[in-house]
Amino acid sequence: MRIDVVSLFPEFVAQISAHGVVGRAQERGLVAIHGWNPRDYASGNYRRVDERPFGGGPGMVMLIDPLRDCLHATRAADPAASSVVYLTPQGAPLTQAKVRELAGRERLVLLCGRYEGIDERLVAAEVDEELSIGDYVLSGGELAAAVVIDAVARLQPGALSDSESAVQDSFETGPDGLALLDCPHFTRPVEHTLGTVPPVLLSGNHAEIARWRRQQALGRTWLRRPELIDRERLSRADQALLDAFLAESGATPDPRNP
Ligand code: 6GU
Repeated sequence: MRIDVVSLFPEFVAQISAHGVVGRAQERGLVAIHGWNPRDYASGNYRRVDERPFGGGPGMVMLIDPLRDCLHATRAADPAASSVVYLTPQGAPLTQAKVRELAGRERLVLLCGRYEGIDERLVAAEVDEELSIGDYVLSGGELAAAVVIDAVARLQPGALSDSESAVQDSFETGPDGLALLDCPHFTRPVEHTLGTVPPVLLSGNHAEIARWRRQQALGRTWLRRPELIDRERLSRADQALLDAFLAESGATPDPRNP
């Protein structure tokens, strides 16, 4: 998969993506990341890439032409068709379902805005999709682009080692494409002043361990992210696990109607 990043700080995104799973995915040739700087396509001595907004107000707006020329150069660098994704807080929320969809594409162009935004005519003419990584404000799209790259790269076949790949159970995914929150994890030592490891994890009984983890995942998801679970659609076995979890924890049975 090829990912082009159009940004005033392309090396920033490249830096973040040089480590860990994404770095290894690049080394293995599973993902190729290319940075592009619209300033290289700006004209004049000052190589302006932004201007004050019409109508007044704070901040600067990115100019059409440097961005457009940069995007066209990006497109021309590879024959594969690419969708242009603009990272902006005005975009649709990024979900794991969307990540899976993006991960299946051959090529992606990530457009990072800075300042107050990008001239809307450029967005209308060149952008296929607008995505946001959450309801908070970042000063630019670069960190969001790095988030997209990480989420997409780790889904490329061969990117994760066996020990890293989470066991995907067949549970139907929730509305945002996430199945359930993960269960808690423990490692050595068994006894610590901060507490003891749950005995079931030391039992060697794999069926019991799987049951406990499933129960923890259900319980945590229900308590922390109730919107991810449609209780009516849980299997009988999962309902029983969740009921037992809630009875044991003394938590309110429905966080939506406490
Ligand atoms: Cl994609 N960009 C910016 N600037 N802020 C954000 C965002 C994106 N997603 C959440 N906040």
